[in-house]
Amino acid sequence: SKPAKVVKDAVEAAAEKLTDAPATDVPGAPGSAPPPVEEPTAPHDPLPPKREQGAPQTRTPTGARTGAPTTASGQQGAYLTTANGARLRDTDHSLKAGPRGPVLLQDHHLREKITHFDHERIPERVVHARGAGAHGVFTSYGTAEALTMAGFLRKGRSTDVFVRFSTVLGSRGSADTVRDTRGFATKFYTDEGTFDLVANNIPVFFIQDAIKFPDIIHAGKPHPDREIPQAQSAHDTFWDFVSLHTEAQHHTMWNMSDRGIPRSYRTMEGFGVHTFRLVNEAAETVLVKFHWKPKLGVHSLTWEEAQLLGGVDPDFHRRDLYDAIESGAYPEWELGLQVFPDTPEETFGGIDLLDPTKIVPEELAPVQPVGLLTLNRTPTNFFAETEQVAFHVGHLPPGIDVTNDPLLQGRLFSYVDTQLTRLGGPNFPQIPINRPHAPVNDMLRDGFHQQAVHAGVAPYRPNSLDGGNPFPAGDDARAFVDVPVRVAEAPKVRANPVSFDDHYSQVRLFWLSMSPVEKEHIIRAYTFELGKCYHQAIRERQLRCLANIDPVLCAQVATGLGLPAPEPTVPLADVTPSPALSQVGREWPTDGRTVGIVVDPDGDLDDLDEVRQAVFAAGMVPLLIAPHGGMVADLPVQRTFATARSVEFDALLLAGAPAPAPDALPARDAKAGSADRSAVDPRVLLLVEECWRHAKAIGGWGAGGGVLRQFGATGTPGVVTGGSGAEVFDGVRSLMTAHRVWERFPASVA
Ligand code: HDE
Repeated sequence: SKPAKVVKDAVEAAAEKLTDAPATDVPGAPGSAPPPVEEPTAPHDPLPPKREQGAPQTRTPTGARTGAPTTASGQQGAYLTTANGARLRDTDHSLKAGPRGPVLLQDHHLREKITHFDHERIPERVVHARGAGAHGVFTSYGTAEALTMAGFLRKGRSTDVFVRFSTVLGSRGSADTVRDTRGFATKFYTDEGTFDLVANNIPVFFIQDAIKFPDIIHAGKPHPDREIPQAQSAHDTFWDFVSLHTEAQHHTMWNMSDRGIPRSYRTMEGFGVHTFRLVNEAAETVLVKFHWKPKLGVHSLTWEEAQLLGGVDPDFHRRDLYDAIESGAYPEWELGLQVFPDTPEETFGGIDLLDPTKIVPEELAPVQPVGLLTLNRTPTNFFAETEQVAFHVGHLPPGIDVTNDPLLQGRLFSYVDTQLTRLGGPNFPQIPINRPHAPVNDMLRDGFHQQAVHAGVAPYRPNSLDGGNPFPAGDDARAFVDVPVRVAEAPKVRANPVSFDDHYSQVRLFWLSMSPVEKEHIIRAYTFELGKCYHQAIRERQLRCLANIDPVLCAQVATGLGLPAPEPTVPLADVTPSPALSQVGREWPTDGRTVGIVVDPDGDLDDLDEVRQAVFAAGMVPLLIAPHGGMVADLPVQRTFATARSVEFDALLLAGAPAPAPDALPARDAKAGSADRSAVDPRVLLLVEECWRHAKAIGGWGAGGGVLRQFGATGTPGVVTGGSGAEVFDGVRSLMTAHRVWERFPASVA
């Protein structure tokens, strides 16, 4: 957690900026209008680079430091030039034969400008197209030293990283909060070569063999005829696939659970999914699964919030990540390992470690922390960094090796292959964000977009002309180790091991590990998604799968769909729940959470600044919500009733009972003569109603407490009234450590 002072200073600075923008969204608002901004008329110095901002150009294509200035290209001088550096007199008019004449083909500036623009877009990723990235640092605890020779896991080592979070199914411009798996891909720029941990926020996958990847993605993506629905699994082809491929049921239930709609990228776990193999200097090996554990805990949205955000703020997760880092509330995760003996069977506790549809419960193999990831810098340029970053599961440093998981084996081919089209050729490792921080001395030559000027005449081995260089490195030079795993003598077959046939036991384990409210969410998610399918045969088939997982789950979803609940076709698995899978029931830090404070400029504002300071001191972000922009009680207003929606706040405080502003629509029951309700701006009542429905902590003092009484909220769980503003906030803050007031959310199953 960060010193509240850093957060406070940064938020106050940001608040200053914010106050300029929406201040005028209410015509004639009495807020103090900022003075008009002077238009620039003469060349002036470029804007300074952002705080602590180093562009990725600080490495050459061979990984060496360039010592280049932090902004190596783009908008850095006073005068506009061509791409070749000639200064330009005019970029607003094409060269014509007279003011009314045709445009001349000789206008090289016009052609350069338009041609470059015509080619600005590159293909989006075939999956994980929408993402958000951040730079950071990974610091090792040294606890994995005995297991692996990987230098970046030695005690105290710090390694630069770039992380890209993503959704899977949607296009680049789709919404952040859709129900989907999230990508969590980390590039560790280690000094022994780049390590890419290309992970997801769900520890299992839909399929067991990479050859099925095009099938599952074709089924999940929009229908080929109308290209709808966008970024959704709630459609026939998806459910057709998962009900026909019962190995997909485990991953699907994770998607239907709260994990499918994270509150923030900052509150997601990450999982390497596959089992990897570590090797140490003594050539001893262990099998491991990688885990990222967020310091803020694992938290999710409610489904209604996720849907509202799709319209109100489709960039919610991207904005949240950016705002948190810019305000100094740096997101942190611990990297952890589950460690298993490397036996010939490659199983642990009867679980096949090569089956990517299986987890190993943490109660059986605890996650051992090995280092800390801190994201502390936002990208300078989205395209250059977040869009062009290229991950590959085969980017491995000495000490980390792959296993025979057939899904991982296929990925080892796919990740390089896909960049050839997406990034236009084989030299994508030379793109600044992809440049290793280790020295590169390869014999790869030429190709599209070659950046390096390779010296020497003999890029082949052995040679006598370049002094015999480069030489292969041996054990003493810390070369990559391909662990000499014995390959079983077996016939060539297109087949899975028999253990891969168990498709239901771990789905049941997950279901039984959920708290009642989490089970309720899962039931509602299945009912919603299947309710959006048109084909009854698909719904019925999926119900038959649910019957094999749990009869209560199946019956509830069947009732929602208005269909009979089928009987199981396999015996229900006898499994022990894993409490670690539940997100509910613990307390977490609340750093970087957002607290909305509704103020009435005409009411009692005495406690306001004290509460605002208390929110800052708790490491959270207070946002004042008022009828108009500008200032209230000498404090900047960040949201007006027109721009605020409940979904961006983690908790709501009412410091007053503002009367309807001139731009408010009449309250729903104003006509029915409810004098009390129509006395408060209806948008404030909507904020309260939504926060209440979404199980968020709510507090009010003075007239604000009165609003909650009128609303009938006082006395319900998670609603704090009575006492001073500071006392009310204190109550709200402690409720927020549990993320939500789940007691308020109905649960129909135990
Ligand atoms: Fe990926 N996946 N994947 N995937 N994946 C891609 O690579 C693929 C799988 C994951 O932010 C693509 O550069 C196959 C599992 C992430 O840039 C592509 C299979 C896991 C990202 C590809 C899988 C992932 C990708 C598309 C089945 C979690 C985004 C663009 C065998 C452990 C990386 C690209 C980023 C992206 C192939 C399954 C995670 C096509 C064939 C399992 C986080 O290469």
